[in-house]
Amino acid sequence: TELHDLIRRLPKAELHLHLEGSLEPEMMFALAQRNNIDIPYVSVEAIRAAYDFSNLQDFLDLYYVGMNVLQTEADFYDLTMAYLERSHADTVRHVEVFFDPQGHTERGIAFATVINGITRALEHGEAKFGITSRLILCFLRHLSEEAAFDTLAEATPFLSKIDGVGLDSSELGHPPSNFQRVFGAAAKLGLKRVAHAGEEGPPEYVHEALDLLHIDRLDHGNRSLEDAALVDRLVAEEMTLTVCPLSNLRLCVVNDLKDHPLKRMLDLGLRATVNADDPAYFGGYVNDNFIRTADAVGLTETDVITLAKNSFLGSFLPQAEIDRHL
Ligand code: ES4
Ligand code: ZN
Repeated sequence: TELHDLIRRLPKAELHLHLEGSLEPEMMFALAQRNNIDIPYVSVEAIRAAYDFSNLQDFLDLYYVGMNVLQTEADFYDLTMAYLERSHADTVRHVEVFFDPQGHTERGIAFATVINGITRALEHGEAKFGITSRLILCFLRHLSEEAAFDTLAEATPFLSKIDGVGLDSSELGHPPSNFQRVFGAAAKLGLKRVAHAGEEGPPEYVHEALDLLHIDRLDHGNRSLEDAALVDRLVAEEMTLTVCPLSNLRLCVVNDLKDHPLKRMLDLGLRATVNADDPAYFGGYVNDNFIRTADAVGLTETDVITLAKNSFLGSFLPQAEIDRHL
């Protein structure tokens, strides 16, 4: 349709993407062989069949197993480059990607191996595709704040390559307040701050992310809609929400894409964006997220254009670069 064509050709930014979540089953298999790593799957088809989740933790359990195949700098380079190629095909012009260093350092992979592979690909991707980028280091919230501080210390030699910190992994029982001090330390280092909040967690976690972590952007934020005063505040503060519809569907945050709140968010005046989250696990990259959600909830041409504009407005690009994209 015409709307699908518009979606496919509109320039867009992607603001919520876990690089480790872009590890496609084919690459997982290839890297397992290349690195002689055992994985609990007999085939690519068996991997895909295992991706039938009923909540966030179900997914995370497989996500942390999958990333074991990532061992060398070349693996992180290949992972990142494959994502950029896929994004280029979706007319993505700018990406702000997450990585989970603790998922790698915990199993003995050096921080430098991870970040050097990723950043070499981001540089090559800009030269090859013209895709600009920012890199966001996420702290795993199921681990301690002390572990997050250790990770921030490991990152310090590489600060010129890191633009911000984020907070991800198991949300319930791990409120933003647990990470107030390490986010303060990151702010002092000049880093931007984002956090997953209100994906499975209550609106109170969104309040904490705003008041205690002083976030520049809200990842997911779906459950903010349960709190009218919070919605008013997010609108007034022009807070960007990085919404991930196919992720929400696959993790049962919504039971049907028709029930997805994206259209409602736009109608409330929230600065919502559309993102893929973990495309290899959730069944689609950014254009798939746009197209399937547009069909399910009835997005208009105006909605789609607003969402694409929001992705640049919510980015960490300098204002002149944002203006160039609008
Ligand atoms: C994640 Cl969808 C989601 N939520 C929280 N943490 C994550 N890590 C990777 N994907
Ligand atoms: Zn996420």
